[in-house]
Amino acid sequence: MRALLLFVALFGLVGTQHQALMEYLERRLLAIEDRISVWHEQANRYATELREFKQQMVALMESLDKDKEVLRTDLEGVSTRVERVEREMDYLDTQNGAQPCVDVDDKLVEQDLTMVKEKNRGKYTKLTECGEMISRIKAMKILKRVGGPKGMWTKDVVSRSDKIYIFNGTSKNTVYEFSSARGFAASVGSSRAKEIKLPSTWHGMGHAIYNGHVYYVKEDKEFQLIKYNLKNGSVVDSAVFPAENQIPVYSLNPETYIDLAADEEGLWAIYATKENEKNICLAKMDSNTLDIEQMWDTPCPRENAEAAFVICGTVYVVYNTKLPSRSRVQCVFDVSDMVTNDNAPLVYFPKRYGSNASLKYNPLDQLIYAWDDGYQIIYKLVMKKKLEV
Ligand SMILES: *[C@@H]1O[C@H](CO)[C@@H](O)[C@H](O)[C@H]1NC(C)=O
Ligand SMILES: *[C@@H]1O[C@H](CO)[C@@H](O)[C@H](O)[C@H]1NC(C)=O
Ligand SMILES: CC(=O)N[C@H]1CO[C@H](CO)[C@@H](O)[C@@H]1O
Repeated sequence: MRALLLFVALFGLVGTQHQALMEYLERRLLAIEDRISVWHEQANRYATELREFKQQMVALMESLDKDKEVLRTDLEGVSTRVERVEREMDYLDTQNGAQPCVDVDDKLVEQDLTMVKEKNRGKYTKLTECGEMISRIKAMKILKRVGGPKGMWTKDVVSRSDKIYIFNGTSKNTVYEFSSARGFAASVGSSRAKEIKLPSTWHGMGHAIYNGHVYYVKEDKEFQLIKYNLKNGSVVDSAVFPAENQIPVYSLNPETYIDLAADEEGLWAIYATKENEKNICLAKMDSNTLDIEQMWDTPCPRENAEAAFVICGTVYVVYNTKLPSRSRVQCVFDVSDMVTNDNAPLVYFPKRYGSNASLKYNPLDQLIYAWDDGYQIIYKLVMKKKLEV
């Protein structure tokens, strides 16, 4: 009986303990289940949110695509408007010749000129007090169309003669001499011209007629400059151009390796080499001896360059695109540091036929002689003093 009692008591004890354990486990399970259901709920919410986010993104991308389309058409519209404005400005430029008279600051400009000259004195010293820069193109005239897509024409830039010289093509040896631009315009083809046979073939479009001599570029393993006397028909001098690994100087005119340019200061050579293959280089030449007096690396890129000319020691590089459009001066380099890309005017060349033109400046008449896809065009320039803004 005592044993039974004990058993009952024990069982009761164990029973209550078991109960407590079960209750404890029950509570834990419930808590865990609660938490699981919370996780489920959260996971569901995340999944929904993710789905919604994805939908939003898709919608956003679609609207971005639409915006891009709109932007593109907008840009196209703007660029045609810019083109139209440019064309209208060209037209106005050719209509309004009048130029305001500015001479107030002449003394100041001259003072600055001598100061700058002294600071930058190198081997090359200026021959003249020429301190002008291009302001704009006043007029143009299409004279004629003789010859092939590429070539050049020019006048003697020193001797005051009316004669003009035609270099048809990029690798020939016959120069046509006409008594004047008027005579050239009136003639049929190259009749009425005097034929001058050079002793060798020229290369490119970078030649010059300077003080009764033809200066032309000859390719013979290296590039040579030939100075040919027009009076007695003899080669007076020749020199290997002292630059190594030369490359075409303008990417749109790959035939031209050296472009000789004449200005108020004399003869210049515009060229490019592998060492500095992105940019155009400039050299001042001695027209008597063909020696190089000084060389400069310009910041002007070769890429999309079409031609260049020098006025009062400033190179103006003209750019175009591969698909011929309008050419414009987009980079300048002034050996006296007065003309910069910021103060140089944006000059456009109206009515162009190709993207492979050559441009030759003549300091005597301040005209540019352009050869544009076989057309001979004259541009009349308006100048202003350097440093005037
Ligand atoms: C100029 O060269 C082109 C070929 O490039 C030729 O067809 C044309 O007859 C030449 N013109 C003259 C005037 O020699
Ligand atoms: C041609 O003229 C130049 C300059 O006057 C002279 O130096 C040269 O000797 C002459 N050549 C010939 C062959 O007469
Ligand atoms: C308009 C034109 O004649 N463009 C030519 C300019 O030169 C390059 C290189 O020789 C040609 O590829 C273009 O067709």
